[in-house]
Formats: sequence, structure tokens, C-alpha cells
Amino acid sequence: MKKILSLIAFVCLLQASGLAQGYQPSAENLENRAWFEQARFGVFIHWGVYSVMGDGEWVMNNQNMSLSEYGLLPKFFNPIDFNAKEWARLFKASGAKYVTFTSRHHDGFSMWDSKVSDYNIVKATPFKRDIVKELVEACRAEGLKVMFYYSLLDWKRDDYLPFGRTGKGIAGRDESKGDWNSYIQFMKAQLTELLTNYGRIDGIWFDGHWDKKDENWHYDEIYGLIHRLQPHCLVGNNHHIAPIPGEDFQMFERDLPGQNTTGFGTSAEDVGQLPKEVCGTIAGSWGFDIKDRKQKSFKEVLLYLVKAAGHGSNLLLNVGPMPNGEIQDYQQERLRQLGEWLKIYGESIYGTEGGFVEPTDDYAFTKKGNTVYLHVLNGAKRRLEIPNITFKIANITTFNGQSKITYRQIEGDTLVVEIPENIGDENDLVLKLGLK
Ligand code: JFZ
Repeated sequence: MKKILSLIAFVCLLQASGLAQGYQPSAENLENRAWFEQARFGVFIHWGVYSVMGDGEWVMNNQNMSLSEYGLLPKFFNPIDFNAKEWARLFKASGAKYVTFTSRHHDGFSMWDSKVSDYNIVKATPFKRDIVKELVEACRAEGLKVMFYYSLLDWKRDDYLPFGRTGKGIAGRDESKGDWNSYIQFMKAQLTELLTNYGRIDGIWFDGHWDKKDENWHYDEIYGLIHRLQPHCLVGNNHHIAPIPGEDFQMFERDLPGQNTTGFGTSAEDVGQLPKEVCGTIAGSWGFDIKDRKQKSFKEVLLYLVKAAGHGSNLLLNVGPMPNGEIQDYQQERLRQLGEWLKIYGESIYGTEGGFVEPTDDYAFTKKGNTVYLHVLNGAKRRLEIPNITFKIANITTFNGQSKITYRQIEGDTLVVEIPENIGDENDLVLKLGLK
């Protein structure tokens, strides 16, 4: 008995000191993961002083701006048309369940009233309003959960040095002042602010690990801090490697899980068991780019959502507001179109399972209870041959159940579906499969 008690005490001590190898998510955290898994759709916002340049969120690095040059931007960041309530209403209308906002991007500028850095929205801009606070409150009022993007990489602070892979052309920092411990303490102080002063926050979305792949990022400490401050808060890290203990979801940048078309994505063997989130853009770029000519059509963003769900993943779809605080019309329109679509077809996306049949350009499958949804994505194909369908089908109907669709299960595992000429949807023809 004594032995058992001392063992328990020892384990508690290990966990308290953060020395334990394994990470045991709390009950609140598991509950929040379950919420996240069924949410399926969130809106990503990339907004900061970089929007003034209209050249994406990497402009400081890409145009080799010096610290003093870039430092002028906060003086003109005065988004007089910013209205958090309008944004939140738009996000709600899109059918999204949560919003992930760039609290601080690689430029090191804080979009809240940070006490540990004056380089922030309240102290360094004529706007002087705490955007994080306004956004959190407005989203909450619409019933949307809020997560914060937080950059690990910093192009401004001396203590971040020596340089990582990026930012080498940004003049003005002194490499002799590098102080990793101070930088880690700074991030912890900022995360403490974000997780203390704004009520319930549902996730932290880290990014920038890849700038210093071999650095000691003190994740034990940082993740431990987050979970101590808000146990339900989900930690994710866009590091493009397999999940690290302490993380609660895994994200995939501009790629479906297991695909690596960008070349810097996560390889198939690094796809783990945590809830998944694919992120992508409506424009070509994340942050506002005035010459962005890669605006996506409704069908493109819809297919992002449907294919992500077909992989058992959420979609985090990005908008890049302009420096005046407005979201461009076509980005608003895409969000509203998704919302209209989800009003009808939401049951085939929210709360579904995916990942049991690999989506292709022609189809994706989702499942809820005893219903499987077949999303026919290529309207031109009237006959689909889908391999590896191991479940037994009792019937196939249109989404409204009014028309029966002819099908056969041949050669064991191949499903053949014939779609009559009078039935179709150029975006996504959603069919319902009843299971035996
Ligand atoms: C990162 C950010 O750099 C980008 O600005 C945006 O916030 C996006 C969501 O996340 O994108 C990356 C991540 C990794 C690399 C490049 C861009 N990389 O490894 O070269």
C-alpha cells in the first residue's frame, strides 16, 4: 500500500514538474477536441500592419525591408472601417463554427494591448483599439469559438537571434543581443496575456517552427503553460512534422492530410491520430495582396471543404482583410455562398466522419450514423466506378430522398453509380447511401 502511494505521489510530482514524457490531455481538453472534430469549418484571418503594403504577410522579408522602414507601417495602420460585429456576423453566416485570428505574425506586431511589447495595436497605431478584444467579444456574441494564431518566428526582436532560415535581409537587428531564454520568456508572457485577459480561448495555432528546426522551443513549458491556464485550449503547431506531445490537433497547410503538393508540407507518414485541420486561402495569399489574381471560385472553396471533410478533417478558410478593415467583396461572397450551401447540405459535413474512402477529384465520402454521403464533384461524369467500398449498401437516393439512383457493387469492392441525365449539380451533387 505504502509503495503504491509513493508511486502515485511520484507520478504526480513528475506530471507537476512537466517531466513526464507522455502527455495526458485533461477531460476538458478531450471534450473540446470532440467539439473541434465535429465543427468541420472555421475562418482564418490574416490581418496585421503588413496589410498596408498590400503585398502579403511576408512583405517585410520578401522586400527586405529594414526594421525602421517596416516600423513606419503602424503609423498608417488606421482601419476606420473595421467593425468586429460585422465580421462576426459574416463568419456566422458562412456556417463556420470558429475563428482563428493572427494575434501576432512573423513581423512581431501584436494585435492586442500587450504589456510586454509596445509594438502593438494600442500603443503604436493611431487606431489605439484592442482588435483582439473586439473580435473575441463579437465572435463570442455570435456563438463562435476563438483561437489565436501565434508566430514562434519573430523578424523584429534581437533576442530571437541568431537568424533562422528567414529574415536575413531584414536590416536593423544586432546578433550579439541574441538571448533565447529571454525570447522564450517573452512568448510565455504574451501567451499568458492572451489566455488570461480575453476569457475562454479555444486554441493556440503556432507557426514558424520551421524557421529554426533544430532549436529548443521549450514546447513542454509553453504547451504546459497553455494547458494550465486554460485546460480545454487546443494546441496545434504548423511545424509540418508528426505531432509533438502536448499538441491536441494537427494542421495541414494548403494540402489535404497526407498529400504534400506544396513541397514543404507534412509527409504521409507524419499524419497522426489527432483531430485534423486543413488550412487554405480564398485569395492566393494569406495576408492582403492588392495584386492577388488567384481568387478562388465558389466551387474551389467548396471542394476544399468537402474534400477536407472526406479526409475526416476541418477546413480553416482564410480571409485577408484590407488595411481599412474591410474584407474584400469576393471573399465575403465566398463565405456567404458556403453558408448558403451549408444551410442545405450541412448534415453531410458537420459532425461527420471521413477518411474511410480516399477523396479524389471525382468524389468524396462522409458518414453520419447509418447514412453515408457521396459527394459527386465532377458533374461531367455520369458513371462513377469507385474502388474499395467495403460497406454494404441498401439504397442510394438524391439528397432530398426523392429519386432513387441506380448502382451496383461489382467484383467485391467496386461501387458503380449511374447518375441520370436529369439529376446533377455542377458543384457537388450530394447523394445519400443507406447502409445495410
Ligand atoms: C505559414 C506562414 O509563414 C504564412 O505566412 C501563413 O501564416 C501560413 C498559414 O503559415 O506558412 C508557411 C509555413 C512554412 C513555410 C512557408 C510558409 N515553409 O516551410 O517554407
